[in-house]
Amino acid sequence: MLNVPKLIFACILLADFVVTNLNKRVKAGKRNRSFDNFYKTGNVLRQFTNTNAFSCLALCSDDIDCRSVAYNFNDGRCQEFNRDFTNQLVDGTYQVGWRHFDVSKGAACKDKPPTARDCDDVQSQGYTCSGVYSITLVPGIVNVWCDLQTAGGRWTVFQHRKDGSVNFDRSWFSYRQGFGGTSTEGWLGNEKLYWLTSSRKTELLILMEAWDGVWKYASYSEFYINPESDKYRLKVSGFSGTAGDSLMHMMSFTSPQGGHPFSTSDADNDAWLGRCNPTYHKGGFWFNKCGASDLNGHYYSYAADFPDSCNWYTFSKNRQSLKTIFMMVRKV
Ligand SMILES: [Ca+2]
Repeated sequence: MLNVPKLIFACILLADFVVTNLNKRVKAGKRNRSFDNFYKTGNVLRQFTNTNAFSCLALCSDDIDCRSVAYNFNDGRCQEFNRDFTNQLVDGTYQVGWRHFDVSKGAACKDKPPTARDCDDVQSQGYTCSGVYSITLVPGIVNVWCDLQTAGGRWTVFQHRKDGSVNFDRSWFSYRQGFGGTSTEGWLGNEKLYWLTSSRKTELLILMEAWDGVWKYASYSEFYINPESDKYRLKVSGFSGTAGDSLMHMMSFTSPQGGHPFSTSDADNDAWLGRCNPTYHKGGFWFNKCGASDLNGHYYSYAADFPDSCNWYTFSKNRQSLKTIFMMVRKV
């Protein structure tokens, strides 16, 4: 017969079993919606060098046997594969610098740009190739990079860092208008980001790679910015992800809803008595006092632990300069 101590012990075992299996199910669920759809070896049809991501996808589109590509953002290598990778994601199987894209055939890569308000519209019209598309915003027609693969696609990329080739320490006007390119590093522009996020309810995804090749992500179920009259004030909530919440916890500890205006080197709208840029940080961002993330900070070509680097504090609990960054939005 069970006495009381044995009964308590049995209950502990049962609780441990339930918790362990719940954890396994949670992990399995996360794996299924993984953002880490990256390169996996095998079945290379052709390899090219000195390409950009868009031409890599275009080369695959022209090859009848090509179903997907792996593109290396570090050195411009492009590899074609004869099979899809979408349903063959393997967590933890990453190779530094590589990203993988499926390329559907048929209506996949049309020549004429669609009429679209964002990359969600692009994908809804049958386009499945990630690449540069023209979208129409109130300020006019602009070219954006559409990520139509990661976590279901439909993402409009508005910031990208990869090699330090573009200077991000710029004026308010420059951040307002945007700078850089769609296939290189760049910032789409606060005015366009405002129209992009104000016309539809949008979510935010940030993909980040450290210099040791580890990718992490931060996702926010709600994200928008206010108009310039309110200094492009940040509104963000609903964090999930592997990189930790460096927008909510560190930028906005005075406001649980987020809500700090944008600051640049020539526009001090931060909550600190001095100026976050240039005292601690570089680039334009929604600084508070001053914050634990600055994805537009200075790009160091190594894991430099400096406050002015392009960093996300909760990634590794320091100011380590990141190697690759994508910031993107999509309609919820
Ligand atoms: Ca200040």
